[in-house]
Amino acid sequence: MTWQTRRFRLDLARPLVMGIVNVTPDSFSDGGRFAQADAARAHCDRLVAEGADILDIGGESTRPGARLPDTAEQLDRVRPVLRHAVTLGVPVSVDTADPVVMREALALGVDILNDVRALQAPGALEVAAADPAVGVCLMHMQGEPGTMQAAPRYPDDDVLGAVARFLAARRDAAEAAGIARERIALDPGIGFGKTPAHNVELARRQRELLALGCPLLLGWSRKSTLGVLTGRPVGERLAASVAAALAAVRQGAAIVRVHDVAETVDALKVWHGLVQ
Ligand code: 9MG
Repeated sequence: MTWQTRRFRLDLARPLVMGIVNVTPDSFSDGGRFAQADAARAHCDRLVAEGADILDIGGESTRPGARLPDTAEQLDRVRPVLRHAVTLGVPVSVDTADPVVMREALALGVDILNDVRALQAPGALEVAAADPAVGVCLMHMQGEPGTMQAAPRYPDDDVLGAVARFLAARRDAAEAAGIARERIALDPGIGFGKTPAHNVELARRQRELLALGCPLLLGWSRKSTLGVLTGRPVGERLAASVAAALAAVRQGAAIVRVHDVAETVDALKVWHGLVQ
């Protein structure tokens, strides 16, 4: 299987590692906008040196309860980082749900739109479809980041069914708008309007989502369910995150979205050396 993105047709014969670059005030030093952009650019260099196959750059925190920055603020954060990232020889993804940010990111040369709202914002589908080759990642989220973790529930407690139906509908909407199937990756959205039990259920039944006919992208890195499973705070979830990435790959994930690239790349190399 492959994933068509703008400059790169990605071979998914081995799992790919997407490295996370969050350009939000709480991610990099507080030394002002220029210092933040410098630190984020250096972080891109580091993740590529560590073996990242894709860089995912975002200026909008989607953590539960996070404040949503406006379009101008998001653009100010990501623009200088995207400009640098597209020179590094790996596909670059922009993590945004905002069609204005998407359009500008495309003008700067990004390869993938990673949208936690699955191109549902007015105008987003049209921006993606107007580009002949940009790859898209369509993610499932129930509710809004501010409130989505307040007692999430699913009809008949069937989280896998709800996620699968949503992703199928968004895949169909994207195809109907002119985005070829080969450009689409799907993501069940671990932690986005889901309890730890829902996330575990999705992990155990993840293979069922392969029937949707698109590569699966999974993001478990440092998420709170790993804190529940290990009893560890967010700063101590490295081993848990690597284990979750391996579990996701075992269950059919083609791409894993991670903070800790070097460790995940090593773990996947050992896994493939020993298991395949
Ligand atoms: C932006 N973002 C945060 N978590 C994510 C996840 O699990 N998947 C994707 N595609 N994006 C995410």
